[in-house]
Amino acid sequence: MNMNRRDFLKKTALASAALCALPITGCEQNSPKKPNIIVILADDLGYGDVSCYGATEINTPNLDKLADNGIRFTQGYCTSATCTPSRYGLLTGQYPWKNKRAHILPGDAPLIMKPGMTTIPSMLKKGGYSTGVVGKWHLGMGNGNVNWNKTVSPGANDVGFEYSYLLAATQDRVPTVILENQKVVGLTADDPIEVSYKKNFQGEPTGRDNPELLKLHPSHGHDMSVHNGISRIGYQRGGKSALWVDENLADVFTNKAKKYINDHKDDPFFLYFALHQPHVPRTPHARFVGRSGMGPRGDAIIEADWCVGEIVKELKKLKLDKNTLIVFSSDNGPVVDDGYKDQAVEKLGKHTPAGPLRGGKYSLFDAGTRVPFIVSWPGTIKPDTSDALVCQIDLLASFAKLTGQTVTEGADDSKDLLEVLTGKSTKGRQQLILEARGYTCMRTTDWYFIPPHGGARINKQVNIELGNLPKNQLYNINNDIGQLINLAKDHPQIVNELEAQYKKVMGQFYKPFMKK
Ligand code: NG6
Ligand code: CA
Repeated sequence: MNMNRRDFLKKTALASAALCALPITGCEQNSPKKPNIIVILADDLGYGDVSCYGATEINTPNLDKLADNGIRFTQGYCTSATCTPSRYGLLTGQYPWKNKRAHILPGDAPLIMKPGMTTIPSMLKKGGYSTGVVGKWHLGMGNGNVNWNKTVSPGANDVGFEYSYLLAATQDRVPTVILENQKVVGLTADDPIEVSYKKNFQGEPTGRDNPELLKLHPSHGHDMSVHNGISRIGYQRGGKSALWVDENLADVFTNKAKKYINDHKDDPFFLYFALHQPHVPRTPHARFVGRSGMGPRGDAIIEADWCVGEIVKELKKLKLDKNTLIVFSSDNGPVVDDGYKDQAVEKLGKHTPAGPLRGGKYSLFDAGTRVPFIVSWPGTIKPDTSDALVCQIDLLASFAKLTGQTVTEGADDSKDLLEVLTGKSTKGRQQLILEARGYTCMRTTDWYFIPPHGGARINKQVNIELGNLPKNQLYNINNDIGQLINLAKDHPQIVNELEAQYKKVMGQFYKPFMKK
């Protein structure tokens, strides 16, 4: 019989777990089965968007419960203030600014990860895990010249995931279809799908020319191909039977995630469940509409909270909850109007998506990258709140430690923080580089240092301060969480020290003054 290395590892892992369950001398007592690992990543969810992080105007009971039973990190970060680079950092354990293609990608962009490179799933696969991804991808697919009617390769399945069920880029970008193991689901041969980011297909309506077709109108951008009454970024034609129904995406993805868990309940598995909420277009299912009183953005957050609750419920049902570590976080900070007239601004009321933090999505200020960050593992992790500095980039090395592996090459920026993530230590990172639209800055345990940058200070379309100034900025982040007082002039010595550290970490990527 042919048994590949993974099957072999999986079988030996299971066999040894089974053996250790028996009272045989020589086996460590209670030697646990390898825990399942689930990373649930929201899209554009802010630090202040959930009730366990202080939101008073919105209720997220499932996330609150997860935090109550786990560790709620108050200084948990993603690596970047936008999606593609942030997800790249999470999955590869490498700073995204080291990859010049790690910027917001169009829906037809090629895969920006090298097939076979070290990633969380490829590392866990080596450790005998089954690996799957469900939800939003946005790391490119194919080789740049994609025929969406064939297998789109390379893709998620070439960078460690044995199973993938994905929206290619974002909900507001074409193609508006789902790919299962790199093949569009539901296509029929008589109606192929075509995608272009250069020009429209002749005779096809657009949001710009045919506003009468729209149920959701753009506020900026998003005026190209129309599908389901919503105009998107990019053009597409055909593939009618495969086009998704936006309002059903939460159910479709959550059911797939649950199915993945069921299918792999006897394996150790890794599931990356990448939620599409509350990114635009915000299209909560009818049963969530009106629930927040805040319009679609708030309703989409409540829907995302429901998705998390469904996963936890499924784990309990299968009695896997005590053997599953869940990390919940967000890919970048919040934005209110991100391109559609969905009443997010008008109905915001007293809600503050960034909580006490300055900036938001796209920003070098703290709200760009400081996000909700919860780790739960019932029975193993003691519920707590931790102020340790942690980052999604550290999950790779920490999961490697958890599964008894040493990190193989590439993931050099990932630090093993397993002790911190499981509450045994409060000693997190000493320093972290953060990125926003190609600009970088540095967070240390005490300081937030933004070197001089050119470029716009505010993104007027979304009304968010970007954090760029042509001079040094230094904030005492623990005393001044809102980054209101620039102390650079008062502490030139600290600026010098931080600048030297920043230069050292940036290495060849350091630029004295970034302009764009
Ligand atoms: C921007 C889009 C925004 C969003 C973002 C990506 C416009 C005007 N704005 O370019 O709506 O799609 O890209 O968001 O097109 S992210 O969370 O995936 O990074
Ligand atoms: Ca995002």
